[in-house]
Amino acid sequence: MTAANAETDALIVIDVQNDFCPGGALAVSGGDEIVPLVNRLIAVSPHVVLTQDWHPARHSSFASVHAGQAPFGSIDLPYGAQTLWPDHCVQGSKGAEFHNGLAWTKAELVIRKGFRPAIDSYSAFFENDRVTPTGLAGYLRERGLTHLTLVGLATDFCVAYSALDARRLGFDTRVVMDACRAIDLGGSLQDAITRMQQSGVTLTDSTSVAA
Ligand code: VGL
Ligand code: ZN
Repeated sequence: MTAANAETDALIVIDVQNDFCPGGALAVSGGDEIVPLVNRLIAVSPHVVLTQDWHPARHSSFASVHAGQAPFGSIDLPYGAQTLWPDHCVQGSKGAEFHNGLAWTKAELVIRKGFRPAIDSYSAFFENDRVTPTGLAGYLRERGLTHLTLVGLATDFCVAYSALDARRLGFDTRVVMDACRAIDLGGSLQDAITRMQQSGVTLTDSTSVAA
């Protein structure tokens, strides 16, 4: 692995928020375990961007707003199938805050997503309709940040969707797998790994990331 390039390299830290950690509303198993490693990657990365899942109360991805539906089921919304989740990452709530141990102060940008009541947004780049942009691609391009390293929660949802979109948009994209944890809903982790591999996302681990 070559040393980090201060002109082109950015670390994208996906959704390291209380609700995705043990004790949170949509806890990812071992979600908090990645924090020390993410912090080391933040320390050695020339540029850092964070994403923050940021839903209004009664967001359309919450099972609680759909009569007769339970979390982890699926419904059809105008833009396609949408998995239903427990209420999580509500704007301004404790659960939406970054994990206490996350060394977030170095971040140059925090991109919030999922704030439109009618559309969910797993990806840091596009909402789940696949066409509404978050603005992140334009930001990165304007700054010449072409080489992206992704870490965070959850591997098979927000990390994978972000990585797939990053590749589709032409960014050099790698995911540090041991700095991620998965929800793994009905084989979603293996599906995500296969799709990332097929689309040219580099799956790596922290031992091969340059300090
Ligand atoms: C996420 C489900 C719902 C994630 C966010 O960060 O992976 N998953 N909202
Ligand atoms: Zn969410």
